[in-house]
Amino acid sequence: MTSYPKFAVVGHPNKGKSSIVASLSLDDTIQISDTSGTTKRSRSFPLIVDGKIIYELYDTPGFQRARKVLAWLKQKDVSADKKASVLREFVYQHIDDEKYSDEIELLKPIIEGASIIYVVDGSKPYSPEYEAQMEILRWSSQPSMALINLIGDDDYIEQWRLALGQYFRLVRVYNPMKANYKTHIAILKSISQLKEEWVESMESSIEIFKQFHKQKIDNSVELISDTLIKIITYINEYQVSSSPILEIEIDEISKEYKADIIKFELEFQDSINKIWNHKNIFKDNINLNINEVKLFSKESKSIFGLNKKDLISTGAMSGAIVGSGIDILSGGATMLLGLAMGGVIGGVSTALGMNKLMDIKILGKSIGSNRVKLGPIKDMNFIFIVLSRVIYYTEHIATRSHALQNGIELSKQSNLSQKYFNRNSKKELNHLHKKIQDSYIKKDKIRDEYKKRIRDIVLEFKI
Ligand SMILES: Nc1nc2c(ncn2[C@@H]2O[C@H](COP(=O)(O)OP(=O)(O)O)[C@@H](O)[C@H]2O)c(=O)[nH]1
Ligand SMILES: [Mg+2]
Repeated sequence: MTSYPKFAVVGHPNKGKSSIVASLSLDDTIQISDTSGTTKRSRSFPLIVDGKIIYELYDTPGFQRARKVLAWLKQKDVSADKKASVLREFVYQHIDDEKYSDEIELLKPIIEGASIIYVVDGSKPYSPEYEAQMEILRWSSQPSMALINLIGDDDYIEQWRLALGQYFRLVRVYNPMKANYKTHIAILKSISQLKEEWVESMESSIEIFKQFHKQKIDNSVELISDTLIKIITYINEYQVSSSPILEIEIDEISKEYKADIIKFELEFQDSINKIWNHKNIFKDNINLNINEVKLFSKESKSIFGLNKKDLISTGAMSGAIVGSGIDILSGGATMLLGLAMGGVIGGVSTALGMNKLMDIKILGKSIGSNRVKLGPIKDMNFIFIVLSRVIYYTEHIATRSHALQNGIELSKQSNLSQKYFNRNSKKELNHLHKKIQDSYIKKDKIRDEYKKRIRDIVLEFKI
């Protein structure tokens, strides 16, 4: 039989219990609220990894009448070995008593065998009013651990340690908002110390958890590489009805082409969210700031792109030969003539000037329409913009606690390409980007090489 630890996450209202459950079950759909009393019923959230339950956490309402409950327990005046059954008696006798509904809800999982995670706010001073709660929990004789959460800026951790040490076997500082893979592993290790039977099973759970994390990194690397390759090699054909082609129509189809690239980026973000189990990111009308800085904007270029020096040294300078992107494949002379006579060449060039982002090829003409092929992207700096953006997004999601409910902050000052690439890797990446566009043979080899570079960047994340 495989059994797993169960924990009731308990404490005073508004101390971050639900936030802790969200971060430790990697579930961002849990209700977290700044109004106390939001959680009325206990609800369990398992951490499932690779089909295996690592543990189950009960999100519970906060204590409301701890002193009254303790008074009731104490008037029974029993020896230590009988205290757990007196606590059980309290729950059974008050199961329908509205007055104690919060206490009953939070104690139920405990008398049914759950261990205890007691949550306090270490940014507020310790006060004896918490002693009734801790005392009640001690009556259960269940394995227990206290987590000190720092909600505000002040630090009373030492006071809390002294007090909590009287009641709980383990006391740890844990901030659900800053939780990540490393702090999670530390909590798993703490849990294994709480009960002898758990040592072995938690060790294997930690191994599974580590593998799971590796898998997420692998999937992210795969996704980043595939997305970039898709965008770099993207070519699409359009029907243009006018002949000769009007500038406005080149504009129109360029917009469609760009919209596709934007869609690829959004699809990428969606897939990254799925890999890291962030279900709530696009809900609640929370706008990600990263998407306020539009992919094709000047701002995006200054935040995510390479600077002039980089452009020259990496050979990613682009758009130099405006107009040479026009390649009249068929329809040849007539087309050229048509364009020239319609005086559109100039128009197209301006359009190209604006859109020198991608290759434009006029493919041919059938009755009443021209076929124009757009892509692939020729602006090597733009490719770095896309790459920096998807890496930036991945880093944020991969290191984001599931307790967070705000959008993703984008620091607009920093030149992010400096953060992820050094001079050498920029050069090599640019070289690979060009190879990806040119290569029809040895595709897999180049793809593998590209993935390896992306992995090096992702492994630098602080997770
Ligand atoms: N800044 C900050 N806010 C926190 C932290 N933990 C909880 N909160 C906030 O405190 C409020 C109550 O949190 P919640 O998890 O619902 O507490 P619960 O009532 O104990 O379940 C929410 O607005 C949280 O966003 C923390 O570590 N830092
Ligand atoms: Mg709550």
